[in-house]
Amino acid sequence: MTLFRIRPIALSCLLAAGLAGSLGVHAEDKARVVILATGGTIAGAGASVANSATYQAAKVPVDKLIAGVPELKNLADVRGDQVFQIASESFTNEHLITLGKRVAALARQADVDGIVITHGTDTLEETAYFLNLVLKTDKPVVVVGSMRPGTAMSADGMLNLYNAVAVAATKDAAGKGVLVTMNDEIHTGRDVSKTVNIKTEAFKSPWGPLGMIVEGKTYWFRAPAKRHTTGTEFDIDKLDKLAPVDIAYGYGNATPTAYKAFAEGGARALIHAGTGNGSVSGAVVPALQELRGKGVQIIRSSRVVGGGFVLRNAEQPDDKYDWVVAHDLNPQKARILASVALTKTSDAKELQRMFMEY
Ligand code: DAS
Repeated sequence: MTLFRIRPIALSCLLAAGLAGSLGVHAEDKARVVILATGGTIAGAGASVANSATYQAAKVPVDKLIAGVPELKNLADVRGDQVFQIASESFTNEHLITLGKRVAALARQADVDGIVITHGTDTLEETAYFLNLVLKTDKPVVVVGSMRPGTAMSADGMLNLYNAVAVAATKDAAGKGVLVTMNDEIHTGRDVSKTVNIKTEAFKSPWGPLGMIVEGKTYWFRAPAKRHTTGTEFDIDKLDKLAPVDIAYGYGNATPTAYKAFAEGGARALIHAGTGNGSVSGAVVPALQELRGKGVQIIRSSRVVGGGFVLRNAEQPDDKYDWVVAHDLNPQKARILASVALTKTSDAKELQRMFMEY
């Protein structure tokens, strides 16, 4: 038989390769993916398998997250680092800067091919957009979370993490900006937001996902339309502090109190989460004009989300008031862009350009 004529060394190589293959360890070079853990539900733990919504976030360390999905090693050479261990509603601008610098440093390393960030879902959309604006890399950077803790029945974290590593390990995810994988979908960090607070199908993009990830394979259907990462004018390595920007909600019976208080507190821009097309109550307009006169930027977004955009000079004379419109960005994303943009300009026309391009 042919097998016995093979020299012993060749036979042992064949056996080793066969064994390695069966264990899912493939001889060919695998992508090197680093998982940066920050906390959230994906690291959460509940008292019982029935607790899919009652649990404590930010409990499970990154090495246990990785150990919980042994199949990751079939996708990539994976290593983990615990950057924070917090629920993401507690993220601050300082957390964003620290995380951004950490990701940028890793992206510069020749032995890193892709980066995954595990994150709470509450502000995941803000972090993903921030990184999309300030990272100068075309390597895949994928932000991922989960809606249920790993201790619950039908927990979504394992598959979300598997999908995120699969996307971070694939060359066709390069150059698409910062991505978010949730619930089998691949979204751009720019568009995606959390639209449901208690279901696994929680993350949506008003213009749709970029693609899907199924059994570790990516399927792309569109590409990002706005500037990001290697096309950005912002640079995390030149950023040490973000501008203070706050958000005030528009609604019936609204008053100028919140806007004035935020300005008193040092806000350099106010995001108006307006009704409809970013409309501003007549009771609030004079206060905003006064604050604009004092140098505070006024940026009209809308509380109406899910597709559409605030049109300049439609219901409000933005040119006359020297106000900015957030275009299709929801209020929380408008805050992120304004807090970065104001580190480069205080000119409303320049801000408006940035809101149209990013
Ligand atoms: N509190 C939420 C957070 O950390 C939990 C989650 O959904 O991840 O964002």
